[in-house]
Amino acid sequence: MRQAAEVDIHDSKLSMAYIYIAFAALFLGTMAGVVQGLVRGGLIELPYSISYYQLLTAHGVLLALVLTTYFIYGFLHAGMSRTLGTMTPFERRLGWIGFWVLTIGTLLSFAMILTNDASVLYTFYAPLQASPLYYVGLTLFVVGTWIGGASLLAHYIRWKKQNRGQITPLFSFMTVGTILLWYVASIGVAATVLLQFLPWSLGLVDNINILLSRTLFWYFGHPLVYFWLLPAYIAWYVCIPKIIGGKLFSDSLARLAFVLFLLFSIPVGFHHQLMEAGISEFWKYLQVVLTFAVIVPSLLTAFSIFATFELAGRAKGARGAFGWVRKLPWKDARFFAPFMGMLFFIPAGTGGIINASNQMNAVVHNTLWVVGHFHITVGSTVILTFFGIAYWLIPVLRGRAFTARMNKLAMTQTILWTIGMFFMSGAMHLLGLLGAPRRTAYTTYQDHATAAAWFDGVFANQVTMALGGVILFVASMLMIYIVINLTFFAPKAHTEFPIGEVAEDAGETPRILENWKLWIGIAVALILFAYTIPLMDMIQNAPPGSPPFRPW
Ligand code: HEM
Ligand SMILES: [Cu+2]
Repeated sequence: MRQAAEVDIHDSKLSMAYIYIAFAALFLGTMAGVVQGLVRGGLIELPYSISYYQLLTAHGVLLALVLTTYFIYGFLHAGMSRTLGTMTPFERRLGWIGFWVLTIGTLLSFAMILTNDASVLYTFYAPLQASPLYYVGLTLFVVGTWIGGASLLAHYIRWKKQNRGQITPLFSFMTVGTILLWYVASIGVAATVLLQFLPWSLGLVDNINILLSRTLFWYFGHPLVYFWLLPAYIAWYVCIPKIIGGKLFSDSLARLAFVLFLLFSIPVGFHHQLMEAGISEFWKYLQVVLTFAVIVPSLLTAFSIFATFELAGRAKGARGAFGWVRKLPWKDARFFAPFMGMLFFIPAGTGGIINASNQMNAVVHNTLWVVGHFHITVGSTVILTFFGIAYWLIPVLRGRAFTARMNKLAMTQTILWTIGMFFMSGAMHLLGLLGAPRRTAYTTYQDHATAAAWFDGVFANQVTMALGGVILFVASMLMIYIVINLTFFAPKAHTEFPIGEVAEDAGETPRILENWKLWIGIAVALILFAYTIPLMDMIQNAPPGSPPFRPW
């Protein structure tokens, strides 16, 4: 007898629509990445008058914005359907409208990048100016995510009404936390695009307040990284315990961590602007203190996950202090890929503390170090976890099996990604310390000795960086092959959506953790505290704005 699908067939289609685009973005984006690496290493030159910045814009937008956002929505929609039940036609329609608005925006912005009318990099800093259509595309992108988010929230609200007094399943609780974080954060980018960039690019105003635009961008830009990370944490907290045959250590601790992420990931954007004139030390200092508060939920997460691993190992009869390590399913890529992602987070988190520290930021600011940093955070921790999710999620949604052969390939893909990233990001970190700037094509700076040193080292060498990029590219194409197999060719089968249970002695979950009004209230209070005075200052004492520049 065929078992009922884990995710309703109609809901599956919506999730898969997101996932197709996510992996199309991986394909194109990593292609751009390897070419950039080869250019920087002086190994090739760009053909057909493609500019380095055009390529770099495509790479950043496709991977940091398109891949992540699409994968996250595909994953969250599927998990909500699995844990709260099938969506109503209204909720599903909202999901599809969100998908299409997002997709029209993506295609419009991407078209502008292709025609070289938007080579402003994915951070689109003023005074670089793109075509107005690029900003229209970005606006649709954000509005699309809002509509998709509304679909998820409507689902949650209905479930709550129908299940009064019950604790929301952890997956759904975390989804709501992620979407609320996204709503509060994306107001910043919507504000700068609608109120500043669009009128300026349309010629309605001549000048733009650069400092204000950057501040609104980073008000959004830092929580953006938590929008990427939280879905990965959902997989760690909810799905991995089931995959390793264990139980979640503590439900309350998991929820508490998410609440703390919501509070401490927004009022901290100034740590990206430590080198920026026009913001006084006091406000930078305050936001750096709040930045460091995020270490608390990060360590809670690390503790909770490893406690889950240990409990699982001991339940399988492991003894001694570390006997449980051997009981983990090392040959299962659904575990191994996210686990490598977790390992990457150890140096990545350490690097983050360095970046956020004023004095050390002065050393690494705008160097390749930063590029190394976000390739091991989003490019490894998050992406390897997403790959690990894809290995079971696509089979669930397509009613297929993750075969032993695909698992083997997935193990190889994880190992290649890890090796490639080790060389590429490792070299980037070291080159950054040697002063190599980010966002520059191949150059010897008139044969300057400092620049020559970036081609001298064994490890700290732009050629090593490029070779790491080639390995990564091979890993990426392997991933695409696996995704195509799981989508269209793997044998039909029932695959389980892994949802972990909580350990019996974990204790009651306090209801206050789900008091979203309270948490949003505190988050808004913290934001107002950290931003009101500096923002007023930027507007009232604004220097003359800047006309547009188009240096490409
Ligand atoms: C095959 C895999 C990849 C390769 C070879 C690669 C390579 C590179 C290189 C060489 C740079 C530019 C350095 C510079 O001139 O500043 C870069 C920038 C960047 N990469 Fe990757 N990357 C890969 C995967 C990823 C992934 C998976 C993500 C995110 C999910 C990502 C996000 C970014 C971002 C956001 C930038 C910065 C763009 C900018 O400065 O505007 N990359 N990458
Ligand atoms: Cu940040």
